This record gives sequence, C-alpha cells and structure tokens, in this order.
Amino acid sequence: MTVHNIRHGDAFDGGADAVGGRLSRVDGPAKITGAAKYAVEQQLKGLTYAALVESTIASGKVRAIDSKAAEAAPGVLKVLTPDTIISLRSASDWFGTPPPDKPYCPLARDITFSGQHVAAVVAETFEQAVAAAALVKVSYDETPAIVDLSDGKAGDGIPVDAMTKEWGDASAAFASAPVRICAAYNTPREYQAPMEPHGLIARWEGDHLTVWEPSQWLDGMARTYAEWFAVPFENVRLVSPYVGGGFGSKALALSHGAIAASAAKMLGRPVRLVMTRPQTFTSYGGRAATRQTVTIGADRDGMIQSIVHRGVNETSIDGMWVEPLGSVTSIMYATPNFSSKQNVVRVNSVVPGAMRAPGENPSAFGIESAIDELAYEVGIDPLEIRLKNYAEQDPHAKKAWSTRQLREAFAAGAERFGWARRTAEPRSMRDGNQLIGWGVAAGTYPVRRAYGEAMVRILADGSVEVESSSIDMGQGTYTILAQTAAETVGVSADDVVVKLGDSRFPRAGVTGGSRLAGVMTGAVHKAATSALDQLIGLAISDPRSPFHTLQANTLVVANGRIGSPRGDGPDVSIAELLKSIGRDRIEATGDTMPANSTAEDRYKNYTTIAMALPHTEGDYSRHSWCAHFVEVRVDEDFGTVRVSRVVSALDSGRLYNPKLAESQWKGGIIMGIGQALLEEGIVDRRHGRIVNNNLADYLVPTNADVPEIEVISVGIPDLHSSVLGGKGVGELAIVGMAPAIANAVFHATGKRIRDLPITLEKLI
Ligand code: MCN
Ligand code: MOS
Repeated sequence: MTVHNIRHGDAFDGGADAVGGRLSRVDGPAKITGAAKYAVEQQLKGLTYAALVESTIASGKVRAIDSKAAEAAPGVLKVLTPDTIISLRSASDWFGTPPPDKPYCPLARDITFSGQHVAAVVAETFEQAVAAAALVKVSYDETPAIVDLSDGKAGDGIPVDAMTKEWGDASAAFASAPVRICAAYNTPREYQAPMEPHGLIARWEGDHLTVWEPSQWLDGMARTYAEWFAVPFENVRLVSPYVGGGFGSKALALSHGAIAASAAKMLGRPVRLVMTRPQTFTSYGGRAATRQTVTIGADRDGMIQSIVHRGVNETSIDGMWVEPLGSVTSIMYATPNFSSKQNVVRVNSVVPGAMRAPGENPSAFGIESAIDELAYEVGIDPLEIRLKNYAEQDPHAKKAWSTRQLREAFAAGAERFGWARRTAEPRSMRDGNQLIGWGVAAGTYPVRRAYGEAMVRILADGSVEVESSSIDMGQGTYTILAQTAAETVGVSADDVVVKLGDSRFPRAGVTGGSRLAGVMTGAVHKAATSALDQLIGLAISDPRSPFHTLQANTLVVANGRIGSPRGDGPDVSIAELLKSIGRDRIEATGDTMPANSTAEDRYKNYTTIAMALPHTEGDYSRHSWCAHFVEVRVDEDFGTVRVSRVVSALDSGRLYNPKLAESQWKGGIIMGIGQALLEEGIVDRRHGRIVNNNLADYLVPTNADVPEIEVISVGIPDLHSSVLGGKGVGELAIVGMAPAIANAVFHATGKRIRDLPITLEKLI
C-alpha cells in the first residue's frame, strides 16, 4: 500500500471534540430525558417476575421450606427451593481458576449469613411474586454466628502470606528509633449504594441465553453464566447499555443472576428479578471492615526509620476477600525498614467485595493518619513531614516511578488552599464556637493495564461508529471514546456514535481498577487509525477516487473532509469520497494484544483478570497520585463536623477529558466525605443482620454535606502507563480523603479519631 504518514491529531484541532477537550457527556441528553433504557427496563413479551426469600438467621441450616401457601397464591408460576431448582455447574473465579467439579446451587441449605437467598417465587406480576414470597415458610436449625470482627469467636484469622511485604529489619529499627508512633485504625463495613439496584432479565431461546443486567464486565459475566449452564460462551449474550452506578459491585455474575436464569429456563419464559434496596446490602458484599495497626519509628527530625504494619479484614465463612491493606503503606514514604502483614477473619457475612479503591482506600486511612500523628509528635508541619519522607522511587518494587507529580500536587494544593496561613497548634483556629481544622493527606492508586479491542466503522454518510462490549456506569466511556475516534479519524464528535454494553460487540475486560479509559482509548485509537489508513489508502489508490491522479502519498482528514496536507487539490467530504469509490463503509477491528496472541489468550484476556499487566512490570512503577487539603468546622458544643472546604491536586497523567475527570475526582472526594463522617453498616449482634440496610439509615452525603470542591490537575502525559498518556482517574480521589478529614478534625479539636466514621459522640 502507498505510504502515508500522518501524525494523527496534528492536522486537526478538534477543541472540545478532541482527546483532552472538555466535551460534555454525550449520553447526557438521553439520561436526562429518560430516553436511556437501562438493562431491566426492557419490555419483553411474556415477562414474569421473581422475588427472593432470604434467610432470617446468620448461621445454621434450613430444616424445611413450606411453599404450599405460596404455590397456591394468585399468579404464582413456580417456587424455587434448593430441592426444586435445576442443577448448575460451578464456575471458575475471575482469575479463570478451574472450578471444583461439583454442582452449584444458588439457593442455600447451609446458612452462612443473614439475608442469604433460600428460595424464590416467580409470578405473573411483581406484586404477586412479592406477596407469595412472604408466604414461604422456612424453618431453621440455628447455630451461633460470628457477627463481626470484634466478636469473641472471631479469633486472629488466617494469615494471607501473599500480602507480606518486608525489607530491612523493621522491628529492630522500630525498637531503636527515638520517636515511636503506634496506633490502631479501624474502618467499618461500607456499601457501594449505587442508585440503580442490581437485577436482571434472563431469557432463554433454546440453549441461547440473553441477560439484560447492569454490568461492569459483560464478557466476564457471560463466561460465568455459560459455565453455570454448561453452554458455549458464544451462546450467552449480556446487554447493559447504561449502568446506574456500580462502584465495584457490578463486575461479577452473582447468585441472584443464577436464580433468575434458572427460573427462566425452568419456565420457558423470561424472568425479571430486581433487588429491593435492603437486598442490595446482602446480595453482594460492600467494603470489608478493616483493622490496622501502624507503627512508625522515626528520628527527632521526623525522618522515618521503620514502618511496621499489621492488617486484618473480614471475609465470609465460605468465600475469600482480601482487602490489600499494605498497598499504600508500602509505597507512600521512603523507609529503610518495612514490614507489612495481613490476616483475614471469617465472619457470618456475605463475602465482601470491591468498592471504589479496594485496599488503597483503607490502607491510606492507616498510614496517612499515622504520619499525621508523627508530625505532631515531632512538631513538624504535616505537609513538611510528607515532603521530608518523599519516596523518590518505589520503595517496595525498588523501581523508578513512571511519573509521580505528588510534590507538584502538594505545592499546587497548598498554594490554592492557603496552607501557609495555618497555625500549628490543635484548637488554635476558630470562628465563634466553631473550631476550625486544616488537614492534609495524600492518596494513590496503581495504574492497572490490560489489552483492549474495539471496532471502528466509517459509514457512507461520513459518520463514524465505535463498538465495544465495555460499559459506561457514569464515568464517561461513551464520551471519551467518541473524542478518541473523532480526533483519530478527523471528524467532529457529533458525527461519532459509540455503542457499548452488548457482549456481541468486540470484547472488553473488566471495568475495574480504573483501567477502562486507558485500555479503551488505546484500542479505539488503534482501530480508528486502521480505519483511517484504509480510507486514505483507498483515496490514493482507487482509480475512481478524485485523488487518484494526484499521485499523492499523503492525505489528511479534518472536520470530516479529506484533502492534501498543503491544502491544494481536491477537498471532498468523507461521504463524497466513499460514494465515488463505491464503498458504503470502512471497518476496522483493532486490539492492543501482543501480535502473537492466540484465540485462547484473547478469551482469557477478556473473560478473566489473569492477563492484566502488573503496575510494576518492566522498569517502572506506575501510579496516580493526589494530595487533599481539607477544612472542617467542628461545633464546640455539639461535636458536629462539617467539611467546609476541599482543595485537591491530582496526578492522573494526561486527561482524556478534564471536565469528566474533574467530575470523577469530585465524586471520589464526596464519597470520601461520606466514608469519613457518615457511612457504617451496623450489625444487630443478636441476629448478625445489617440493621441500616436502606438509604434512610445508611447515610451517604447529600448536597448539604458537600462544600465547594476545587480540583487541580498536575499530571503530565505518562506513556509508560497507557497508549495516550493517561493514568487512572475513577478511584484515585477517594483515597486519602477520610484521613485528610480525620487529620483536620484533630487539628480542630485535638482529638484523634481512629475509628471511622467520625460521628459526634466520638468528639464530645
Ligand atoms: N478519565 C480522563 N483521563 C484519564 C483517565 C480517565 O479524563 N487519564 C476520565 C474519563 O471520563 C473516564 C473516567 O475518567 O471515563 C474514568 O476512567 P478510569 O479511571 O479509567 O476508570 P474506569 O473507566 O475503569 O471506571 C471505573 C472506575 C471504578 S473502578 C469505580 S469503582 C468507579 C469509577 O470508575 N465507579 C463509578 N467511577 C465511577 N463513576 C460513576 N459515575 N459511577 C461509578 O459506579
Ligand atoms: Mo472499581 S472498585 O475497581 O470497580
């Protein structure tokens, strides 16, 4: 083919439409007008409705289920119990580990937590299903439950050796350090609380299953359904056009999905099953409760000599969730001696799960509180002590940072916040009876990388279509992929249609670990480049093309028109060109997989997390970074805490869309305010039940809790992290927010709160 060399993007200043532009959400109008149809809003012929029956005990066995009254209730089509539901096969986990060769039953006989699904009723209407579910009588043989981490029966737990990180001699260095800090930090169970509850519609046609379900991972969930029902992967289609928030909770196919799909198969009719709000607290796990001990040994100038860290998180009786508590502890500060170990403790709870920055979030609460304690102990400004102990390279991996604009983040944040005006003493700043506190903390999140795939199509009318089975749960995928395709091909973003959320589209890995934007902009860039190459190749070589006689070896596309880079010769629209060469489309599928990848590698890449590239792969350690500066006002009499000002400076590398990245960061900061001041799953110690299992009692921040938030981007392009130079955005900003607030509360009141949330009774 004729050589043509275009530095894509150079010829075309797309403004808001290009990568890096502040384009508003392209899915915004559909969402605001209600035109956006969410997964479970599909209207299907013959649709039936399921309702769940859940265990009322936390530990024991189901003795008997009496479903007679439910079966006789109006409209009831089927009552599913462990005895009547069809048998499924066990599915592999998200690493693709082969499953045990035993059947899987999503309805439990052995009860390991309160709220476990024990039966389900399917009826002609939702109301009939709910009414009949209330008639199912379940009797139990109850055994004592371990209600939470503080339960006397809980014990010390199981060591997770893979989490151990050690260098130097941390205990000896701690023992001989002139200044020693040692404190325990606790975080409670927290819940993702997405606005759209979990649920699905399942429909079988022969041995083909279609599942409409909000999802952070269509291909991974399709694999699980295929394995459960022993049908080929290709026979399962997942559809998830819009997702009303996930925050980590919608990445896996869960037992309620198995129940609905089983019911659909048994009845030969589509089944809809949607969680009630209380069920969203027990059908899957939120963030595990954690306990950490952080000890820091330092010299009198505040130089850290040793960090010893011990962490514990809760997991369930029969599942395993490890919340990596040493993740920030091991990289934030330079220390010659370090030791971090972790245990998990089994309690009678649903298995905890991923919630925005799993690991990094509680980890930062420990280390970023502890370093603040050290600052007061040695009498050094909390910002100063962080700079003093700045890690110039990854202290654990012993590798250079790909980029680390954390010093710049501290500087920019401090300047904007006015940190220099802070007086050092606790309780030294006030406004009437409001104690004012200023706190700082840092945050970080690793750059998780994986391979991506996308299809880009240039259509007869000159518009461009992008297809990917990745998803948009509010973070902006539709928009940034439109920008990437627009910039690469040389059209306006208005002329790009992005189609996501259907597993029939080119496959995509999990939307988790803040990786999707980097993965998918890379894949779309590649596919769009190849579509553009084809277009230009045809324009130059096709005898019917107006450019054929020019003997050009370079053409450019800008604003949807194609012409010579010098501006002489013909200038035609993409549509005119395609018409003249008799083509109705140009299509390219591109992926970023290594060239020698097999079909099996590809399947593994998209349906498991086994192929993800470690953030310390090669010569570099790759992370996003941030610094939060927070002002709180604490009422001296009532102990009420208000966050009154937040300035955060963040390094996510190059931003694909600053408007959306800022919105993501603000979302993380707001969630951090909730974590610091409001959120806590409360367990009834008699029954092991979550008491505040609704959004009236499980408090998340409202507008009144959220002050003006200023976010500053200090990132620079990081080509070690992604094709276009961006690092992760979605999870970064929640990391470090809770300790920044706790540190501000200490500055305001002189009280160090080491147990989240910081509620008023802890302050008075
Ligand atoms: N972005 C950018 N520049 C970059 C990277 C990202 O402008 N260098 C912007 C883009 O708008 C992109 C968004 O930030 O769409 C998020 O990108 P990324 O950090 O790659 O995160 P993912 O797309 O993988 O999204 C997942 C991430 C996670 S893991 C959680 S948890 C989370 C989060 O996103 N859940 C969310 N943000 C959420 N936002 C909403 N509204 N709802 C959720 O459930
Ligand atoms: Mo995010 S908790 O990795 O989905």
